[in-house]
Amino acid sequence: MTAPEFPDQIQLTIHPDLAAKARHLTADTPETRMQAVTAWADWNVTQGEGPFAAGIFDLTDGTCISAGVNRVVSSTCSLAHAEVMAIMLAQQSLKCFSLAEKGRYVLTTSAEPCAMCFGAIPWSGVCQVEYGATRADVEAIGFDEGPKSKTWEADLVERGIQVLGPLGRTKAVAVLQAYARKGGLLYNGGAGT
Ligand code: AZG
Ligand code: ZN
Repeated sequence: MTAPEFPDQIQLTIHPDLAAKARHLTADTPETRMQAVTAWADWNVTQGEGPFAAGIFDLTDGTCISAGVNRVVSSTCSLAHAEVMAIMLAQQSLKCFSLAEKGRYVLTTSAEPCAMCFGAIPWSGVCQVEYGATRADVEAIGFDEGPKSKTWEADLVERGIQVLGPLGRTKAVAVLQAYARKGGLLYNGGAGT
């Protein structure tokens, strides 16, 4: 067997069609933001990707700063969750390590953050998180969302990050179920799981 090429870069992208859809979007309520991200999640399923999407929005006027979708399958990258994609894209766009340096931003995500994305949130600099489907909804279709404290919402609030959810849960769950019906890949980590 030939050895794999030794890597020296990471490339993560979102589809230009999704970027075009989100580029001029303004959504200045939790409900309109949730409608947008669940529509992106639905679209992502049609692309053969995971049933998750997230966005970073400016809380002062609703401007969409970034659109992230789950790219685990196409990137062969277990870290390419929707929330992480949205945070990385927003920070690169605004050229900052913490979004708090630039203003008040919200992370709106079609599903409750998993253990990894929960961990990324305090470093993102967002001051609010809004989520659609719950952890139980995500795990009901077979995903493993990892070890996360039952007090995760209070833990974020304690750090000055407000949490709203579940919001628009019916639509967010319908996207998860569409993925399950399609037989979408369950890319859970862990040896033997
Ligand atoms: C996931 N959960 C969320 N919230 N977002 C993703 O992108 C995921 N991928 N696997 N579980
Ligand atoms: Zn995640």
